[in-house]
Formats: sequence, structure tokens, C-alpha cells
Amino acid sequence: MAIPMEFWTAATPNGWKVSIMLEELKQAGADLPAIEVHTVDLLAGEQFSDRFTALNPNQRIPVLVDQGRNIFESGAILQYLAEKFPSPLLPLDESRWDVLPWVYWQVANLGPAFGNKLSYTRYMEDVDAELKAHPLERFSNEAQRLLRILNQRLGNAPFICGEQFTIADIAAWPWVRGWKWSKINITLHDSVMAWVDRVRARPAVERGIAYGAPPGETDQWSEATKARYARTGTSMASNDTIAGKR
Ligand SMILES: N[C@@H](CCC(=O)N[C@@H](CS)C(=O)NCC(=O)O)C(=O)O
Repeated sequence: MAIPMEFWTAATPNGWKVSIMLEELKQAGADLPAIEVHTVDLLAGEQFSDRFTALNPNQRIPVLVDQGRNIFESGAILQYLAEKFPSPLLPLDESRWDVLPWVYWQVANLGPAFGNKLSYTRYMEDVDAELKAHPLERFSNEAQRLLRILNQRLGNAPFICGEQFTIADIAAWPWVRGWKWSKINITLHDSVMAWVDRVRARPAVERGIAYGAPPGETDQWSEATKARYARTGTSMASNDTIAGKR
């Protein structure tokens, strides 16, 4: 019997990248082992526990544990799974270089810009509006710059790397689809809007975003869920948390 994989996650965009990937691989017929899902309570600070830090010294979800190896960073996990279970999600020949730069682009650019815009928009209630104005403008402009790039690509093909849905789409989509929460206006970008719907229509994506989401709230959160996310985000974004003071 294959040793189960452990998937350490939470209901957030970076966690959903991996849950979508696992569901897409199942859909593609990959012979996955059993997956043990461990939910990390980010509000309680479980990401800072000794047990979790031993899995990921960077103290962030997601983490995949496979055969005694801990893989952290969502982009690395997507690549690891794609290489271990070959499928059209990532070509394994030379043409993988059409895909991998867009995965790195997401983790190095789109994720941080959207995440920072979200933090200043929703999670810094106790910071003066005047102090937030500059970072808000900066991350908003950067998010729009990235959306223009994405829109241009998606004007030429249905997916980021062409005709085929790949791990580049899996990496970018969970952040972009959360645009109402981050208040990043994607409606200016028609091809991005159409891609958000196109990806959402995939059955594996439907299952992937259900991980950790309250039933019936995969697309629209209740007020109680929004309040819980706001509490969690506020705790994670706090300077005291980042400075290790709590
Ligand atoms: N670059 C990392 C980012 C991971 C990340 O920021 N995860 C967030 C949840 S979306 C987290 O664990 N935050 C906990 C914290 O900030 O304390 C990746 O792509 O895996």
C-alpha cells in the first residue's frame, strides 16, 4: 500500500492552489496515494508551532509531505506533483519552459501584490487611512499592471500558456477569483473575467475550492465567514505577529 501524502493547508488562495491541483490530477486519472489533509488554524497561530515549523521553516501553508520529504512553497508543490504524476498540466519536455516562468511569475508577483492589496484593504482597520494610502495605491497599481499582462495573454488563448489548462492557471486563479474580497477591479479586463469563469467551470476546480470552505460558501461567503477571515487576516498582517511578539 502506498504511503499517504500529508497536505497541510487552510482555506486560502495558496492552499486552494494545491487542493485544485490534487483534484485536477484525480480528474486526469493520476494514481495518487491517499491524502491526509491537516488544517492549520492560522488565527490560532498554528503555523508558528514547533510541529509545523519542522515541516516548513517559513511558517506558511501549504506544505506537502510525501515519502518523508516536506515540500513548501505552493509553486514548488505544483511542480513536484506535476512531475511526479505526469499529465497535460505540465509538459515534461522542453516545452515545460513555456509554463514554469508563469508559475514563478505568479508566486513572485501576482500573489504578493494581491495579498498586500488585500491586507491593506481588509486587515488594517486600526491603521490610519493616511498611512495606508500610499501602500494601497502602490499595490493596487501593481495588481492592475499584472492584470493588464494577464489580460493580454488571455486575449490570445483560453489559458495562460495557450490552449491547455496548466499549473500556471492553477497558481494564478485562486488569487484573481478573490477580487471582490481584495477589492481589485478585474472588470476592466474582459479576457481575465472570461478566464475566471472558464476555470471556475472545471469540475476539479469546483471540488478544489471546497476544501475548508463552509458548505455552500465556495463563491460567496456569509457575513460570519467574512468576519472570521477578517480576524485571521488581521492577526496575520499585524506587525506584532510578524515581529514574533505574539
Ligand atoms: N509564497 C508562499 C506564500 C504562502 C502564504 O503566504 N500562505 C499564507 C496563507 S495564504 C499563510 O500561511 N499565512 C500565515 C501567516 O502569514 O502567518 C506560497 O506560495 O506558498
